[in-house]
Amino acid sequence: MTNKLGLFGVTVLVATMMAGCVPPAPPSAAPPTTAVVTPSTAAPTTAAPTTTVAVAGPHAPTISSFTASTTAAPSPLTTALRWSISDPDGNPLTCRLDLDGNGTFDHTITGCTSETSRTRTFATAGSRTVVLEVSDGTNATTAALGLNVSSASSDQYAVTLRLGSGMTPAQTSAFTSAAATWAGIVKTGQPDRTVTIGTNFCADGTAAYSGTVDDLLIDAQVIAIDGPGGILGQAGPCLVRASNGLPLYGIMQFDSADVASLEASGQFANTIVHEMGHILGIGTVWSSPLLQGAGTSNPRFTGAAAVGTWRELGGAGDVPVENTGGAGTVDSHWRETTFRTELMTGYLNSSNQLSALTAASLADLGYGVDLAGAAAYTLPALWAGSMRAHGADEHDDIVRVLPSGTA
Ligand SMILES: [Ca+2]
Ligand SMILES: [Ca+2]
Ligand SMILES: [Ca+2]
Ligand SMILES: [Ca+2]
Ligand SMILES: [Zn+2]
Repeated sequence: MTNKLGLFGVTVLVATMMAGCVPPAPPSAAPPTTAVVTPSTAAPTTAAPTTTVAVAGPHAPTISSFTASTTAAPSPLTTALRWSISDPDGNPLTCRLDLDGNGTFDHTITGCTSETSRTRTFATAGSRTVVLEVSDGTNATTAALGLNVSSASSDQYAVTLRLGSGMTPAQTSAFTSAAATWAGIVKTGQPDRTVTIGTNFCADGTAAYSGTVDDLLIDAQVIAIDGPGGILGQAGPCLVRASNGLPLYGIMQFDSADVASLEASGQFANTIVHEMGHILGIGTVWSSPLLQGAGTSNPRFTGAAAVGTWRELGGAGDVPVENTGGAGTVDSHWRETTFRTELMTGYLNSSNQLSALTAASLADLGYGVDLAGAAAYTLPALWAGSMRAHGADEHDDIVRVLPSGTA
């Protein structure tokens, strides 16, 4: 039994039917804020007189920058907090963050370096001050940055599902549940678009659509794909927004040979959530500079928000992307051997979590995201002996095609 989750696009395209076709624009990064650096010689908050401790050098740590990847957006504002710090005496450093500006530090990072970053969601509207304190154990330096969280958009992100014929009530419920999972993460609506879509535009059997899309139209089908196991489902966007490259219309297909067993094992809803993630753009609208090293042994996702969650999990550098598997798996999922039970890896496990990493990666694509909708997740212990314990195969049987048009 293999459990492969795929994505796909469409090879028969009618891109000329959409007015104003232009290449999708890459997500743009907001300019960083300027940090206000305030050295101080505050005493350490805890003293341990009976314990021998390393003696810090006489110089306070230096904060040369403290920035946020996004500084102004409607609630929920999800942003990566980053800093460049050093200690003149080479002392190990501890960072503390006051995220709500109330004078009390809310998060502590021991072994803090310039490589450390953190991604957080700010849901309360208003001007916010975030304070970073860097301490060598004796002396501390602080810096502050401002965030402008405007009121939540009255347009909340919405998904319209068109389910193929023959779905049972339980299956319909699984689709609704999957959409609700994403609704807990993707919050801010995108501008409505009026489209005219012909039949079979996305795949054989997809119906025509003429009218407004608010914010994402999804066709779902159960069709024969490759028999039991192997590919469980496949999905991808067919139409992306000319304005920002975010998907507008997509399709997900589930293998009729696998649906019954997925339902029996309680995994059908998870599989739908995974495929819906591809329609939202995960692994399907990734391109340089967000995706680096595609086609190499070490592809990486470089989005600041995703990287902040990866560093908090204990990772270094940018986020490892799948480097094995077929064209529908490689370069378009989190790396299975690193993340294992994260839902947006390319292989389904017995339990799967939709983590802050995946949610943050959607913020990097340009969505208004709330990390509070993500599930708790930790990196697995070393899996050297059991990398293939779930029986994933790697035959190349999924076609990866980019979205077929813009609107
Ligand atoms: Ca606080
Ligand atoms: Ca909307
Ligand atoms: Ca199959
Ligand atoms: Ca997995
Ligand atoms: Zn997938």
